Amino acid sequence: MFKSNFSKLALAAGAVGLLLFFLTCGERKGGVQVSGGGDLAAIAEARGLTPADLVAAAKTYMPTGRHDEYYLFGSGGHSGQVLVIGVPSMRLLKVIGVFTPEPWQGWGYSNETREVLKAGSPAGKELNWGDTHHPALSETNGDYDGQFLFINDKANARVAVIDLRDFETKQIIKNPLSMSDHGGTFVTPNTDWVIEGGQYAMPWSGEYAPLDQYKEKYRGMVTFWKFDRAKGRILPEQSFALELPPYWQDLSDAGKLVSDGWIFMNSFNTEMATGGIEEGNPPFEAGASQRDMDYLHVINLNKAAELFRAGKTTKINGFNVLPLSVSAAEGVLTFIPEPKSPHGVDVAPDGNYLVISGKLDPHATVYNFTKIKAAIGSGNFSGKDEFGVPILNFDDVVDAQIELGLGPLHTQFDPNGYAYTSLFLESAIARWTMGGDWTQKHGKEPWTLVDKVSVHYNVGHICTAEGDNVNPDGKYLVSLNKWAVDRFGNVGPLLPQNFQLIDVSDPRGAMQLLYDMPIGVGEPHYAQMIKADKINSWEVYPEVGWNPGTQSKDPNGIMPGQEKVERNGKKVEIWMSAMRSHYNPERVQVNKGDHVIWHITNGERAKDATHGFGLPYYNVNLSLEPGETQTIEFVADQAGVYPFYCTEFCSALHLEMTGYLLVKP
Ligand code: CUK
Ligand code: CUA
Repeated sequence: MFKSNFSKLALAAGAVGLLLFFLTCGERKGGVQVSGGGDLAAIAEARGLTPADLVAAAKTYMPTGRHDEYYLFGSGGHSGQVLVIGVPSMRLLKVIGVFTPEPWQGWGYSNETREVLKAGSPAGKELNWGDTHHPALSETNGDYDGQFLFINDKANARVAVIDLRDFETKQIIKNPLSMSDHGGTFVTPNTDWVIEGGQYAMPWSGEYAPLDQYKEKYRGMVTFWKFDRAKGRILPEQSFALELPPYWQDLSDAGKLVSDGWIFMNSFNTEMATGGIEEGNPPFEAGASQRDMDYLHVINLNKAAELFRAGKTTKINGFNVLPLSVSAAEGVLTFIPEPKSPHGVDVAPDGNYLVISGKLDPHATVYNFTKIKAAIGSGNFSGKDEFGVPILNFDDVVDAQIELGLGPLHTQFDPNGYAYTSLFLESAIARWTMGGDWTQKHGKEPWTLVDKVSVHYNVGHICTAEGDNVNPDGKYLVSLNKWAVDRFGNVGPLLPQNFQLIDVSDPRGAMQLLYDMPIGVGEPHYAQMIKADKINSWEVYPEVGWNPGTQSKDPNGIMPGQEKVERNGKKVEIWMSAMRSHYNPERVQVNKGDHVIWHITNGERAKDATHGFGLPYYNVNLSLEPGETQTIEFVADQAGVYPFYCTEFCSALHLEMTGYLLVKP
């Protein structure tokens, strides 16, 4: 205890000393001498580093062996994966295979993982990419609990469940109604429901309907997936969707505390434009931007779930759907006008304020949930839309509109009463004060733009530490920038995206840009940042013979010494072990045309003692972490000799960890 406090103090004193040194005696030669490391002043001078650069370096540098304070879970965009990054070092810790096969993790090459990917593909098709947008950490009482992570695939309307005990994807579900989604994933405060909102309206169940039947046949949707925490799975049969007008639903967020049980969702194209620039119609970008207001969808989820349980849903494509007429009549769905083509909707930590900002309007608009509830309760509507959904008066429910700058998109929060909003067109982050008790306790003027920091460039989402739950840490902000332009060395015409780390820990001082991290795998959208000590993942699998697909002992898992090969007609089944530095058996002999079922168990109990299993021609690469069992299955359709080998450099004799699959003609 004393030691760690002392070293923290020493570190802080060092940084301050460094700064003072540069400010007061920049001219003097010689300075902070580090044994074996040279002269800090000389290094700074040679590299052209300013005192601010050195402070930024000291704030992000992670000495060897030390761990980051936070994990950032970032979407991997159209890589289809999830990125795990340490903060503040911005070191990439892992890329979790989700919608795209990923050979290092053996993701998509074993029976079990192939099944998970296949379950997310429409019948008869194999989808092998996704466009991940919004990761959602599981929550308990509105606070991240570090158990599960969910993420959507915008391209194909799918949702994935990742178990954070081993950071592996366990389930992928295809939305049975829609081709695309966007307002997901977000979770309710106890992770009872995982929200997946639609994006581009379409006739359901993949049916054909011409665009001139848009209003009659095309529909929007939001799906509420029931999550079973004990099973670690979404339960489709206990899940349901709401039929929505064919506006294009956009982002959503779950209510919390006072607004627990309610869901908020943006929309655009309430004009119901159907494009057709080639036929002389206005293009979508103009057609979908004619009206001054679109509709914030306010959804009473508890009420909807009650109607679902009472049997008020119908089946579409085998899935439970609450008809629009029922939602409109029963008070499940209410609209509120929101300024023109909004994008982000973010519920503040107190659950009472909703911040909505939109691309074409320089303001953040703040809605007050208490007023929304009162207005719905009093039935004080201005009218109905053409689908019969009641509309509230904008002025009855809005508390503030704060001019922030150009192209405001997404908002996050900190514990000091500040909100942070990304400004896409301005390439900046705005820091501003919230209103209500939550902010007044910090003694600040409410609803005021305080400060801005430039980012590089065109920021989409931002993420503060635990910044969208009931108890934000603030502290660090990561800006997920779409364009990098000149920030990195030339890598050809396709440039990486740029994650920028910003220090927002000082409520009185300015925000400080600390670090640029290139992302060269896809275009990430949202990210969430969780305290590292909330992640309690396994170091090795609990038992030898563990099946990560079921998170239990695999009946085909073996202990070293139990290896065997059984032949039954044309079926050959192999139970193999992998230990440093050999497979057992090392020779596997089959005949051409045999159906091979091959179980491999890593018998190791040492942390990080992973073995791979790469088999040429048959397109197999497994990652067998300590204790893990995986199964592969194929028809030995070509005679020949196939050397298999361990793809992880596991020991000095790793190159000898090999064997032959012999397929006799
Ligand atoms: S979205 Cu990409 S910047 Cu999918 Cu949340 Cu806003
Ligand atoms: Cu096992 Cu290399």
